[in-house]
Amino acid sequence: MERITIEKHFLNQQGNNELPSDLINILYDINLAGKMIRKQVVINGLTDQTGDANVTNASGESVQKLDIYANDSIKSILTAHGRVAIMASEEEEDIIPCDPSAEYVILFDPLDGSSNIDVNVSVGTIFSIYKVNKDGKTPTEKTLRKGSEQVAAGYIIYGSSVVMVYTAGDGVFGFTYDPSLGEFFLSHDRITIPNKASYFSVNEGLTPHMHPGTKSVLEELKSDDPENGYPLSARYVGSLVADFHRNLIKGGIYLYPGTSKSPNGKLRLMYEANPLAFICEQAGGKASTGSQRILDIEPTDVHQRIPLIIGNAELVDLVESFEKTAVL
Ligand code: P6P
Repeated sequence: MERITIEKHFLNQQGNNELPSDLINILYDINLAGKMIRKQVVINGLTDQTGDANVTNASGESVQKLDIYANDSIKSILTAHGRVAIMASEEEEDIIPCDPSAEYVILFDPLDGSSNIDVNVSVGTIFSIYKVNKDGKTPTEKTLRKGSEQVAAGYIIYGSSVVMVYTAGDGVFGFTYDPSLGEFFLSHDRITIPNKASYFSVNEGLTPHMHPGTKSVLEELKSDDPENGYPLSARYVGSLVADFHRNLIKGGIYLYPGTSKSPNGKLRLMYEANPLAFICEQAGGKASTGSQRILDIEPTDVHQRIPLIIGNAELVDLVESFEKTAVL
């Protein structure tokens, strides 16, 4: 099988649809950051980058030392080449102005699922890229745009293998890292979510606080109804990138719904829901809050939380139909 490096792929894409060179170079930078992060993830437990950093982030969540390492790695690489005008990170309270002459804004979750890192569950880096909103007067106004205006998005999953998945609006591509060569090679050419769903992913510990519509649709997904392909199998590892990637490749739906205790759920719109929604739609799936398309949401805050229902289009439609009809 001809092995196409991520570099060769980008050159091909540049020829096909004029992917701007600055955008390609930002994707390269993220790829390089992924190599640096992978190096620490795969020896976690053997270095001083292991364990809790004993600080909390902008969302009040405890931070692992590897979160800080990943965040610092991405920031240092992205600020080194003057291609990024503004950065925002889950691990940073404030938006970070960079090179005012640059065209791109990048938002990222440097190491999603890091609370699982000590138990060897896959974790991931998630990123979302926009053109600077030139009408904005402040860094926030220049940054906050609907997910439908992303120019690229993706993630790197550090699992049994390390895979970088991205879209720039012309399909979804995956590249697997070969540590013997230190290079990412094309392994998933134009990913599309399978028509038949196999899995549903949700934290059923949330059930007591779920809305009636959410409870009802989960009962449907678990019902003995082979004609409609039910029951689906439950798969939930508690790492968004791992759960999303499995469902993208095998077919399924991931739900982190709003509840009576947390009406906006847990996940963040700008650097978790939006980038995965862009990828999912490019792969033929859907992403919703349960009532609204994720990519249509007008953001109000860089760290705002949002309910996320993402995966096979027909299953997302089913959840929306239950959410709309249920009496809260
Ligand atoms: P819960 C990890 O903290 C994360 O942000 C996602 O990666 C994951 O899907 C979710 O939270 C798990 O949350 O409440 O089920 O433990």
